[in-house]
Amino acid sequence: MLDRRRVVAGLGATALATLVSNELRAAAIKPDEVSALLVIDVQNCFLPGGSLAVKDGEQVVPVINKIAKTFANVVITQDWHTPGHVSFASAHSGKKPFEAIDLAYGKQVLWPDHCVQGTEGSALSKDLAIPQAALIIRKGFHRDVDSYSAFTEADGKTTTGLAAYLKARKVERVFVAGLATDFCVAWTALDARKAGFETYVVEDACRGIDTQGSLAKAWADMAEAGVKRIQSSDIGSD
Ligand code: VGL
Ligand code: ZN
Repeated sequence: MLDRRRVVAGLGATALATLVSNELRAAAIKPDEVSALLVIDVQNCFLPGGSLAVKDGEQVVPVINKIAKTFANVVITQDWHTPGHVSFASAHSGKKPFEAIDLAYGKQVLWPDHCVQGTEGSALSKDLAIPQAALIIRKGFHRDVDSYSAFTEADGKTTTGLAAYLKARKVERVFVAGLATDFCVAWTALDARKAGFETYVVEDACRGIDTQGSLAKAWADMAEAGVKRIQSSDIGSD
């Protein structure tokens, strides 16, 4: 048996550099026809000046535009609430944004009013440039049920149809990017795992809200579920 360390030690500098760069290239992830990019909630309400602005949220846009070029399959989501939605603090007397309440389906964090159907705040960022995106899926449009996830509403049973759509298109692995890491991105990634997809979250293509430890918990839950945490530089087309 060859001792790999001894072999490496015996290589000249150029050969060693080639070996290392080949190993790095082998590590690059190449989106193929069974891969889909899910672009989560890059909407005005979550961007600077929006009612639920995510810190540095605008910084995801160029990163997403860049990686999206390497995907044939792209799905975009929009948080799409009714006026007076159950997730709005304003719908509950005496409650303030970022407090939580118990609803029939579980704990619900309350938010400022955001992403009301058809408003300017609910529109996708005008700087997103993903012309090949084939599907825009809207979620959270039932007044009494929230939906962070692009797959299943917060009642844990009402489907958006996304898993069936992706499976009908023969997609096996999904890459998740957008806003916010600790809510809609994380819940989407966790549900993608539950639906049997190999799942990647592209960390630098996401930003989090981070309220009451939510960001650390989201990463821990995703790691536990087998979600792979990658950077946009891990994705390459060659
Ligand atoms: C989101 C809070 C409320 C998100 C949506 O897109 O992560 N967060 N609604
Ligand atoms: Zn929402």
